[in-house]
Amino acid sequence: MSNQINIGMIGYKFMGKAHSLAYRNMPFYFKTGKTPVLKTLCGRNEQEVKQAATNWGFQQTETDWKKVIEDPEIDLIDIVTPNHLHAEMAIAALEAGKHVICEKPLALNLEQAIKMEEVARKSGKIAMICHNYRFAPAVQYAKKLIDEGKLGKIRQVRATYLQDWLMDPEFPLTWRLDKEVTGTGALGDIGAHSIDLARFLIGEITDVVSLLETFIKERPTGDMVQGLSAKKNQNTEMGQVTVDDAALFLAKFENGAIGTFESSRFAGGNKNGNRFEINGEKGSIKWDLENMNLLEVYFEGDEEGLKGFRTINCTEEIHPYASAYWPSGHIIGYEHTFINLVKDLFDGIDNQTQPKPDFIDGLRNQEVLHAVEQSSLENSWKSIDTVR
Ligand code: SOE
Repeated sequence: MSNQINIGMIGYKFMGKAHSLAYRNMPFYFKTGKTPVLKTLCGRNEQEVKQAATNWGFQQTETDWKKVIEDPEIDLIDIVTPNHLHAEMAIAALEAGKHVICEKPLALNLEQAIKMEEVARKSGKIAMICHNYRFAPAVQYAKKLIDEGKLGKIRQVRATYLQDWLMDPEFPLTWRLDKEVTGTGALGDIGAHSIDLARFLIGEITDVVSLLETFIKERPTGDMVQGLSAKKNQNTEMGQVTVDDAALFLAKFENGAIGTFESSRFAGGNKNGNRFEINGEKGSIKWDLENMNLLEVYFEGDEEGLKGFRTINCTEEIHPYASAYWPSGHIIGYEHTFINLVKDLFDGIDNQTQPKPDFIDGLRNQEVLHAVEQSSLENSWKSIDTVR
């Protein structure tokens, strides 16, 4: 039995780069029973895929994703394509006996997510969804504090994910703005991360009421493939934006907590502002991705006169994953959240135990996304129909 896991990656843009770096660097920091091998990189544009494969260290390239899935040498399929391709690729890979990791959101819509989770469950293979922000040591430590009861009963969460890359009305109509390719806009692209963090830290959401807004209704039709860095072009033809630019929703949790969620791509000055504050009966915690090593904590039981938020630098041995990196006080970055996730993925493959977040987490997330969308359309509270 080989101790290598041959990876077939489908897609090669932003997340392809982040995942490839994580596979290359994980063995540098962690000892796992299986070693990642960058075997095949797949994408439609042969020249671009070959360049990316050379840059990242893949052994070969392919332009037909079905051939990657059919390749008996491939053990793990990593799906880093736009959302409308996730379901077909993940289902084919699982049915071909491959392990799968899929970028978020799991699917284009709830119907696809239900099918993906069912196939994953029946396959007996490892199937993970890449909600990487759970793997920041400070977020993992926040979960430890909550689970140990340090905050007491959780009452409120306020989660925001604020970016500003779409404020220019000339920014072309990329795939993240086309409902048929992406499903939803800010909601599923970045709001999904906030939903995952809230589920991870607090528990299941039962009801939502929402407001989705599209500020700029049409944009120049640009190079749809360029994702976040689409270039303006001379093409003056305009296309319809069919997804939300900003999504706001209120949430009720199974454990009685309540929450406010806000995701926007028009929050000028915010670049990757994934943040939360959680308030319990005994204290609060705050985290900001843009200062991702720091966790701000407040405890009601602190001595009078000394009460207030204090900042913990989650880079010490006691902080999850931190000991693999550098001595206390030496900070890690965005890419290390992917490395930590890949470490859990490879432990799961080695031990044949499903690491989280898995496709059930992806389905739960999609159920919330669906309810938020429906609430906005119907202008009413929506209960989360938990499918399984
Ligand atoms: C763009 O909004 C994006 O790249 C998201 O798609 C990612 O999931 C997030 O981690 C960073 O921002």
